[in-house]
Amino acid sequence: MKIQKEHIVNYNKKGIENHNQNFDFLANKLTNQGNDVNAIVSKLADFQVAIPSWALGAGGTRFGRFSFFGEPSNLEQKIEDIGVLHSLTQTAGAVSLHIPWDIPSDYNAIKEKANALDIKFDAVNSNTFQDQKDASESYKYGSLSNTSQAVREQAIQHNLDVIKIGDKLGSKALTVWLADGSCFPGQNNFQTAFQNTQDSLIDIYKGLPNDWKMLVEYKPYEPNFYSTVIQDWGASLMLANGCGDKAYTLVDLGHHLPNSNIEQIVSILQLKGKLGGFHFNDSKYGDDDLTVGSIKPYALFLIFNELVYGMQNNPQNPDLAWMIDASHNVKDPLEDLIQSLEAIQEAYAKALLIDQAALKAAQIDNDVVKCQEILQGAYRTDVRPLLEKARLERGGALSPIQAYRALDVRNSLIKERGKNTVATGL
Ligand code: AOS
Ligand code: ZN
Ligand code: ZN
Repeated sequence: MKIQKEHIVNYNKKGIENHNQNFDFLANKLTNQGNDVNAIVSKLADFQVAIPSWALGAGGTRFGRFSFFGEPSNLEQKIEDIGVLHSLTQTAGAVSLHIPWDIPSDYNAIKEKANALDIKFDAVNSNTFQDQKDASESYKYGSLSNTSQAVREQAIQHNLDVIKIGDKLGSKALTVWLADGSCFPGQNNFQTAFQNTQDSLIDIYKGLPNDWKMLVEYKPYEPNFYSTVIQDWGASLMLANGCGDKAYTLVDLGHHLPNSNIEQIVSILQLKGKLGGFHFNDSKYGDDDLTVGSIKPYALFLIFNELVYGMQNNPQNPDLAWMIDASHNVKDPLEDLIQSLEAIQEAYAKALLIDQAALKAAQIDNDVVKCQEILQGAYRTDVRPLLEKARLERGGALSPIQAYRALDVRNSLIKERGKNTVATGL
């Protein structure tokens, strides 16, 4: 299914007057406060977030999975779904493929389809946490960290194959997330597991094209419940540094122990020029992969404050690979992703409103109250008219979620694909 531009234009007619009033009111207020509203709107319009190829169907837990009707059953259909998201939101202009779940059968056809929908190929993700059908070695006791050289070699080769696949599509980054770790004390020798991982990553790094990045994701637990080899940003950074300049740390919001100060982690990594990628989601207990901004929107805003500061002040840090990493267990995946994209844009817009010069002055004066007032003044602003404007300028929908429903997208997908299709993924 492809959403026609004129359908969006027609849908927008209903709300345009209301939008204009709200936008003018807000733009006036922000301009009087010294903001460059046009610059903010164009930054929002430029901000694109990759959609993972595995997040377009229903997610599940180890207790069960409840299918969602009309799920995409192949890569073409997944790209079409991202096309739907992108035409409504104008924010989902990239896909992040998971290999081997989404190996293209016809590279040219996939590239053409993505190109026609204005979708780029962002980081490619390897998978050494599941055994593959014809594989000779098993990852039950780890992959890049395994005590067996044969297992490590198979996992290294898989990552090299993923790079080759990504290269054919125009991707420029490999994301490595390892499930490696142990479930019981004594099961692993920590030092051996870490050293094996470092050596394996170096072998993968050697196969990285010059203009590529390697993104090393960390996670404190799950699926292993006693120890994880790359448990935190420190371990990830050590491994990235051990590989070289093209290796970076990737922060996934759900991969921290409760109450971790993620904004501080993000900030220091940027200072060191080592933040390469970012996975958005939200959580209450662990790696819950809930809709971005649904549980801790203020924390997301504080993280964006640091990201904006870094984007403005840390030229040593590269552009980031942004991706939503969520699981949709009870919601329509496309609606969930639309809500996530909106929450990301909202946090970004609020962070862009922070008066950095005033904040710096208040910090130097140790005016703690003023510092808080500046941050919360930005946070309390209803920035949604700015988001609407950014979408409108690119032909997106005033309200993507309402347009999605008004255009009856899910029913059209069910008509096209049937009820019982299943998307590959977790
Ligand atoms: C796993 O918890 C990580 O968040 C990964 O980034 C990702 O969800 C996984 O690679 C998907 O298969
Ligand atoms: Zn992730
Ligand atoms: Zn995760």
